[in-house]
Amino acid sequence: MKLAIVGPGALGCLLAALLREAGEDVSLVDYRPDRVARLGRDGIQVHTLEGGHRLVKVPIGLPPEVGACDVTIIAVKAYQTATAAQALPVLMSAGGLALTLQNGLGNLEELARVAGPERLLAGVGLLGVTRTGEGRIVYAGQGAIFIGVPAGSRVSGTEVAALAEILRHAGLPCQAREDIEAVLWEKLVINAGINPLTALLRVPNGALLELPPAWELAVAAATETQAVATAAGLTLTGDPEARLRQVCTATAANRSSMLQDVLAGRPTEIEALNAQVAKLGQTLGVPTPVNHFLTQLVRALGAAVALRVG
Ligand code: KPL
Repeated sequence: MKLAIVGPGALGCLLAALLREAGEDVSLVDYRPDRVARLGRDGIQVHTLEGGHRLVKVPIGLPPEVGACDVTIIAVKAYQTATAAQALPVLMSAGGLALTLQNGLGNLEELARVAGPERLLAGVGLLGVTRTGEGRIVYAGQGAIFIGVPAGSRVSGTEVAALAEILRHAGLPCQAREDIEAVLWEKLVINAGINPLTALLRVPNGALLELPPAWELAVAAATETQAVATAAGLTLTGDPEARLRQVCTATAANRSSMLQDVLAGRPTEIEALNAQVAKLGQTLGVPTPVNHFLTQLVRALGAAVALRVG
């Protein structure tokens, strides 16, 4: 099976490296020729928290160089989805499928606008992985990956099971889930709590457990998100605080993806996370003051850089 991973960020590099080490026919896909040349030459460095490190050479190319694949995994930031979607007609073979493992709401819809919904899969990765440089990652926490068939898709259960098996064989604990929409929201509950607060305070995920005022806000944002999901007709299992605690503990040393974006001076995914929760909350009549507040603070954080003193 030929696999493509779109986006050489933290998650993309981790997936590509582990799949390659497991002997899969996998390529990374990027849209920047200069980065393609460097990563092709230098490979991917995977570091562990215990101090171990290894170099994995993964084929990488622009979409036309990689060509048609059986499985295309989208691992770009939510604000890059529209651009990544343009590559799908080149990357998806006839009968091929595409899986989004991105944070936030709206990614599936963006991909479906170009590729149609029939061959799309949705998923979430609760993996603690930090990008410390181009092609350089620290794998800080081994959480699960859940994948499933979203509304409108015709991908079969057998195909989902086969893909889950490939990911598991590469050392990624992957489970197929029937209720993937609820799973996406369960991930959103986590991201809405962890990502803005770790980015604003510049702390790793585990530090939220040690900072009671921050923890209170994280739990409030997560609880509001769960209330919006419930109002939208979804059944999320478990308590938001318990879920947040479990992920903060499992990925304690990890820098959230939003913190990594802030530190690198990149845009953040706030518009696909807390901003979406606040917007949908308003539509459904569910109060979301904490999500709105965190959205505004993270928006201001980006804009404030140019105005800072000292
Ligand atoms: O998804 C994540 C992210 O950083 O975006 C978590 C699970 C919070 C891990 O850091």
